[in-house]
Amino acid sequence: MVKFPVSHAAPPQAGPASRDLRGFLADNDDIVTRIAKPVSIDHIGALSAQSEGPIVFEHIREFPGFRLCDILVKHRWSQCRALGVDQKDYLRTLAYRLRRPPRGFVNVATGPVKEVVYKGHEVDWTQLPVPIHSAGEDDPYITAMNIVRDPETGFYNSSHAGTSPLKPRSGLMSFATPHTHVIMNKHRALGHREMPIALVFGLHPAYEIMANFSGQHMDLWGELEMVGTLLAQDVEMVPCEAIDLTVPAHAEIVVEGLVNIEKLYDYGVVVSPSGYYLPKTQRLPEVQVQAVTMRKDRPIYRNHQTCPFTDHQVLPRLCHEAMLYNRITEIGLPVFDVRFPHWGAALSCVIQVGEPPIAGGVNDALMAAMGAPWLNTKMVVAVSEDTDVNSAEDVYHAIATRVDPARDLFVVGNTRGSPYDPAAALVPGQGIFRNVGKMGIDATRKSRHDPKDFTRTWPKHWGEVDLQDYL
Ligand SMILES: [Mn+2]
Repeated sequence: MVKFPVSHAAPPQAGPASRDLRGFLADNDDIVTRIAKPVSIDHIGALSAQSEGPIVFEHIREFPGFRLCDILVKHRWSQCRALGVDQKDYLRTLAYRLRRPPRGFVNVATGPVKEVVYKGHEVDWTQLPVPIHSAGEDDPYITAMNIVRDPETGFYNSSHAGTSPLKPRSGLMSFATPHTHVIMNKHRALGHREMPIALVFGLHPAYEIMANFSGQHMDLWGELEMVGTLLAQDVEMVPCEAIDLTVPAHAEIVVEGLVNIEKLYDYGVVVSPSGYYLPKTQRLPEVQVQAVTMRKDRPIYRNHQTCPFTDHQVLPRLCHEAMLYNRITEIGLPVFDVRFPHWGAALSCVIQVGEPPIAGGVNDALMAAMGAPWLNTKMVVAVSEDTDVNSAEDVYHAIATRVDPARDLFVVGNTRGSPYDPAAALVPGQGIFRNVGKMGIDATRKSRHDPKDFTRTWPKHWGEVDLQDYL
């Protein structure tokens, strides 16, 4: 077979075999940890956060009718399972599928999520196994995907808004992403007092990767119309019971609500992906729960434990990585990986690139990442192919040994800061938003150096002998 200097062969076209969460967990049993012993809801967070891969709690002491799962996409080796491809093909496959047209939905009359239906006074969402996420919070915190429909285009926008279920049929919702605010404003312009919303728990992780997309799309599709494109299979939708919306038929649990868009309430605190209690307070709208539907056989509640290092840092940035892969590829550099590692606290990005065809290409790649629309690229580090981007230790080693600080790093002052960055300055009159500089670090091997100086030292038979075999 001819090996082309630059290949444009399409990445794998087939998606995963499964289309729902329980199918995903069954198909990927080799990486799933199942906890059969009874666990208290108050221990779920600390236990989940010790798992690197998918974990399922089969027996929650206070909620025997439910199961709970978490940590579906913390690492590349589990993320790739969501797309049904090998780890080496994961990023370019996501980058490719995000440039494909939306597959849309198939509307069906009913589905597994309708096996049990609660309406009116039967509704009490405090009966769901919702954990409290940190030692500094008093209220349980829902992290599910939500769906709203753009009243102008009809497209289904989705995101993960943190929600506090404060009463049996109401709670407060924190919409951190801008599109839901745009859609709320369209409802206000139409004279509506409420916005229908569905909280959807327990989906195939491809839904969650897509729900966290953040970019220019509102004139073409909503995130949900793209889920079938990522899955390479049809997404079936069923009508809601009490609101004018359709929802994924193969979810585990759906909460149907109406958001009151006329009034905001002060609420705090929040656990940010940077690992601090930021912002201190927010102004949040209230959601009134209209119906809850779920599967009959012990529905699986999907939790996203928010601290310390979990899916919380990683999941919202998986589409960012794919979009940066496309942008940096356009500059002409070979791109091996793009990562917002959990140890970067959602403020730092590592790009792993090859030799630029034109001198200066690495700085352009750093600037492309630093100039991204999202507030997650305060510190961008470029590394070469021989630096392990899975390892903070290896990336730090590259910074320490491959950077001349006088010429290989640059700082840009006065840029948009993350609301979650305590080192950034609050801007008077701009609510939670902050101002901070950005830093680009070129920790790649440089052509100006002697390449032989960069030969790493390893013991004889490194990677071949395993200490475990001698214990
Ligand atoms: Mn959106």
